[in-house]
Amino acid sequence: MSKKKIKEIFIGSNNNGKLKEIADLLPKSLKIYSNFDFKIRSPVETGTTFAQNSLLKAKYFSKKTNKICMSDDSGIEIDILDKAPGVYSADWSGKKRNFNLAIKRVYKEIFKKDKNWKKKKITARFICVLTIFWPDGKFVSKIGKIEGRISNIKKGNNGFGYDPIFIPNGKRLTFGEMEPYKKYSIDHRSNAFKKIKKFF
Ligand code: ITT
Repeated sequence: MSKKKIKEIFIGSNNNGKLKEIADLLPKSLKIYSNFDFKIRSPVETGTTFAQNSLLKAKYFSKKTNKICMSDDSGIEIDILDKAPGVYSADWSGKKRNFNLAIKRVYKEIFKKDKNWKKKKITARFICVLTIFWPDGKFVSKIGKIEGRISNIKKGNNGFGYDPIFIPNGKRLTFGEMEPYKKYSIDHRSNAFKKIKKFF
């Protein structure tokens, strides 16, 4: 892996919520390319872990663009659902990426496990693996996590995906209710980013 600081990067993601959050974490002096500059379809995510899928995506986008690329594979693990949806978090939103649908499914699956779940603490965590892949084949991957619980109602319009139902430990608001900078100060993505920020 190059010791030289990265000056430009392609963010390999077709999820606009993620793209915005990653761009917000990166230094302002960095030249950022994304699917808004050249549209590249995402690869099929054949991995069974966040680490495998994160590497698979970063490598794929680097091969396509011949640029240094960063990818994010992330998701939510809900303990009572044996850590589902996990790496399949995006799939639960269907082909149209409808997160109302995904959240309905979460509530339905939790209810199937425990009819009284609303009175209990349903523990969960967000996980993110960020990978930087260089065109010479070197790469670095780092994981970040945030522990919390599932809110028994959907709250807030900020963020994306499962943000309206996730309450981080020690807070009362869901990620969907928090100001973006508050979410970034503690979330899984920024925890992973802290471990690779020396490359920028
Ligand atoms: P790319 O692969 O193109 O980046 P994707 O949406 O398919 O986009 P993933 O396979 O990594 O990405 O799926 C992760 C899903 O987990 C994502 O669609 C979100 O619904 C959810 N997720 C990850 N981080 C999240 C966050 O910070 N807030 C809310 N939901 C999040």
